Amino acid sequence: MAVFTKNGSVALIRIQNPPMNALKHAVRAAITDNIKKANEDPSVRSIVLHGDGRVFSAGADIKEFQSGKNLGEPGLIKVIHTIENSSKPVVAAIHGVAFGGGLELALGSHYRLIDSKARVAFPEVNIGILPAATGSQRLPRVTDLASAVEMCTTGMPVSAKKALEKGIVDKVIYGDILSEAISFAKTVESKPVGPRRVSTLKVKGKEISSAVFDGAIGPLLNVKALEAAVNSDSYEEGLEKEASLVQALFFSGQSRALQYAFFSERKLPKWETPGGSVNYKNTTPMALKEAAVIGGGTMGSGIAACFISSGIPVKLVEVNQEYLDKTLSGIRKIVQRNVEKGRLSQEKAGQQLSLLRGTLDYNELRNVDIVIEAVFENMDLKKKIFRRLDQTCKPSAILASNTSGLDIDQMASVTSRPEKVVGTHFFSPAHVMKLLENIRGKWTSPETMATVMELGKKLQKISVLVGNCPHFVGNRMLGPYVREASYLLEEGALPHEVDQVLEDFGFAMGAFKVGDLAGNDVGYKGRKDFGFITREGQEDRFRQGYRYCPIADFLVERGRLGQKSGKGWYNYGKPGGRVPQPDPEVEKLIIESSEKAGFKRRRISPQEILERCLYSLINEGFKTLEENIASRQEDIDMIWLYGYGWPRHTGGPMYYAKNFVGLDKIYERLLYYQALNPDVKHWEPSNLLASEGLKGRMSISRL
Ligand code: T1G
Repeated sequence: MAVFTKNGSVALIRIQNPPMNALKHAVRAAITDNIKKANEDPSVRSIVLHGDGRVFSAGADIKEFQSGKNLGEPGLIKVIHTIENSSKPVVAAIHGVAFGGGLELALGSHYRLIDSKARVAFPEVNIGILPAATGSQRLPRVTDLASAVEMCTTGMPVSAKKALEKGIVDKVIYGDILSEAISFAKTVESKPVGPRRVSTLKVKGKEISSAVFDGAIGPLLNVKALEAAVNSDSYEEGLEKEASLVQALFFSGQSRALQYAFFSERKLPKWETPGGSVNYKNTTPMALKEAAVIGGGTMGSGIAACFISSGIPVKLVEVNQEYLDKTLSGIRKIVQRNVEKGRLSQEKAGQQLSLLRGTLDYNELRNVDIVIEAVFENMDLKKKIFRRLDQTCKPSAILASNTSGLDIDQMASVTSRPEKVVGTHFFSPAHVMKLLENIRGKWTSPETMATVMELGKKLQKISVLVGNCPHFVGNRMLGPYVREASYLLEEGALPHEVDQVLEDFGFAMGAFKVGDLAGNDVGYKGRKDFGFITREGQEDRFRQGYRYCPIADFLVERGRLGQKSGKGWYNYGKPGGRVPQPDPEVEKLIIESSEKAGFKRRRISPQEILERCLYSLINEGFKTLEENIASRQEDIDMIWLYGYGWPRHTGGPMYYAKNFVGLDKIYERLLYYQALNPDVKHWEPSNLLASEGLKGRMSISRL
């Protein structure tokens, strides 16, 4: 866990807990023991603290927080005080990262040297806590308050050079960090450690603190902990406040949910099919040296931009020169914007664009390894394209579709290589959105699955593998959410009231604002294809046996397409406007159509709005698990965090259902809404949710 060796008069303590040297109990105990040992050994005059492997330390072991085990002494605070109280100077030799508790260890040391490529950070805020092993009290003693606030409230890493400028470290090392640290330790052996103890230093910038704190908008309790450093009479008093603040956070549901999100995200590369028979371990991806994209609309352009920014050459196919020119110039703009924003050098931009080739000729696709079809959602057109690709591309090439909900198997069925056909559902705009939902059809081979999962990694996406069913996982769950939002309008709510509740819950935008942003015509087109749009004389409330709310159709028919036309569910002032204002015209339309459909409008409580939108979505999520469409709960939650802006601090819909609401309660409410709305199929409870909900109820009644 930590190894003790000697180099002349220097004791070397190397933390050993790969891959990230998380500071679990055994590590903490070993560091403390070794510091004591070094202090007792008369031949030792200084100590170097280092991490074996890739990093110094990524901080406390988050798994211990989750399990609640091994949290006993020595706690990190005790370890840090043991280091600081050492009578022999301790030099922290930082490489890779010193994050969270790792940085706190370094701040407990008397000197800090850092490898030029290493980074330091207090990322605790990302998991809903604060640097509570003395970090919030030490950081403002070595750096200015504004920097401390920024680090603690954003969690952003700071480079070695910046860390030196900010006073967090003493020296940047360009050579071998360990040998330089040993040499350095020898030079400070006879210097007194007292003045080097960070806890004895004064907090920097006390006089301007109110200005800094007033301007700080980051997570509140991180700011409060820094305020405690400024306002306490002693380091010890500040520590007590730090401890009470973190207690409040620690046991909040939010912190646990954020930790769950951290680990869920890291579970995704370890993908598996339901039951686990095909997985990341027993499959090998094909090499992807060259790709092609069919169709240069918004999606196709974004996907092509993803390929070139990851260094994969891509051919983009369009139907005529005019569209092709437009598409290529659109992709150039995407790359150029990255240069303007300082994310890319002009030279790298040039290199990326040299990987892009536009063509009108399918014959140019003979040698590509993967083709992603991104034309509009029409099965006949897609089948035509898949036939053509099957005839043109080499037999080993993967044929993928970027459909957001159509049947992958139908596309596969027109090819001679159904095992090479797969869905790769990007989210719009594809070069920005992190999510990639990969869809396995019934014939998709394990190698093809592995290849598209590996593709996601190469494109730096969060990729999830799901099964084939209408709308897959994300959009399938979105269906009931959007439908409930529109039923609520018919029954008495207004768009801004529904949106407000969803935004208060934590979505960046409510369902109607999202509709306006995406364009209400998109859904309209789909509904028209499925024969849902109102025809003369048709009864308004039902389509093909299901409750149907036609208000969105009326909007589109009045030219209210959303932001792009200046009006949609809201009024935006002008086409392309972004500031939504509730519109009396829409209100009138809603009231008229609900009266026409025979609804008696009523006041709907925020609780009902939330339950109906979220519980219907959650129920659908359980159905995807039960039907073996989604493999694991975490897959669903990450789809919602990264594809639909579900608030991270609640973990995702499945986690939220289990840990914030309780499945017994959700099951009960599903039954309630089902009884009220027997004509609404999405209230039929999932069997899985029902059985888990009942189990929950039984265990509660036993208590
Ligand atoms: N605890 C437990 N496991 C951790 C871990 C940690 N702190 N950090 C990483 N891992 C695991 C991770 O789950 C994965 O496991 C493997 O290590 C590789 O990680 C008291 C309260 C450092 C930037 O929040 O940000 O200190 O999936 O895939 O992309 O104030 O890991 O292989 O089984 O992420 O190279 C604060 C969290 C803790 C840092 C490296 N520290 N870690 O990224 O590898 S709270 C953090 C990271 C604290 C004190 C407080 C990243 C990384 P598996 P990886 P990477």
